[in-house]
Amino acid sequence: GKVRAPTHIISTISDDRGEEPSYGGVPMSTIIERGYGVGDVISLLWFKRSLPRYCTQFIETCIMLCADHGPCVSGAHNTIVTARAGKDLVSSLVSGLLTIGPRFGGAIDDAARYFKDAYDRSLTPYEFVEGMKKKGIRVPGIGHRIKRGDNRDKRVELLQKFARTYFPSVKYMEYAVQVETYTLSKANNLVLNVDGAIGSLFLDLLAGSGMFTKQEIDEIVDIGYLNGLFVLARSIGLIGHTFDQKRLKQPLYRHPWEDVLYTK
Ligand code: Q5B
Repeated sequence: GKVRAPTHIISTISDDRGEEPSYGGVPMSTIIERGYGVGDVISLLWFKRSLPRYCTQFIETCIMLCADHGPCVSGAHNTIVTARAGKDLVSSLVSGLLTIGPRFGGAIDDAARYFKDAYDRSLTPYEFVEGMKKKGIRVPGIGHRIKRGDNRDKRVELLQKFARTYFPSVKYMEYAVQVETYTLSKANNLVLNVDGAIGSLFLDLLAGSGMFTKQEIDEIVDIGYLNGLFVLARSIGLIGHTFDQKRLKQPLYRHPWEDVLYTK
């Protein structure tokens, strides 16, 4: 009989053989004919299934709201400095992307992990937050450099409004809000931030849409898909900052001496 040589790569998300490429088994022409958007393409390539419209709209909303947050944040700053050093688009982009991590933009997966664990174990916000403090871990998804209890993050409010209108259940998000109420009673900067809002709301999307088994949800949270949303979104802004600096013909950046504390 036929003998199949062992393959070196296994791939399950896309196929470019045949007449037209396909994403998650859906041919490109179908994607165009059905008027699919970026949220549908992400659903097919990341989650390997077509998701209901409100889910793809939520994904697109996350991407639009996280596309940029001005020139002063870590990622944009790095990208601007790199572009001004005369580097190319990809170098400028990745130097910004490399700042995404546990403090900046990359707290979505950990927020989902910790909020899920705490909610599923029925911990009160007090037990959750104080338990984290005992372990010396900052609560991912809580806290912001410029946002405050009396100056909330509009992006968080918009995401919450969307989910309260369209999601069947927002139990994880409501839990995150209860955690925020507790942390705000400790300090005014400990707001639910955009990472925490996306992390908790994505748990609601996964659990409430009926499109994922419990095992699949655990795998998504365990592998850590959700920081991908911020990485993808912020790439849009970082590319914009690169073009901006080049357009403005900005010179090499050098940090001013006056802004450094030289000390022994
Ligand atoms: N404390 C975000 O810190 C920041 C605490 C906490 C318990 C916490 C901090 C943090 C978790 C990671 C997270 C996503 C580093 C943020 C984003 C995207 C962005 C960015 C932009 C965009 C800010 C002062 C006191 C200390 C701390 C305590 C702070 N956070 N305690 N749990 N989570 N959060 N990151 O202001 O007693 O004085 O020692 O790590 O979710 O990245 O716009 O900039 O779109 O680009 O530097 O929005 O919250 O505060 O470090 O001076 O702390 O609060 O222990 O207590 P700060 P610190 P104490 S969204």
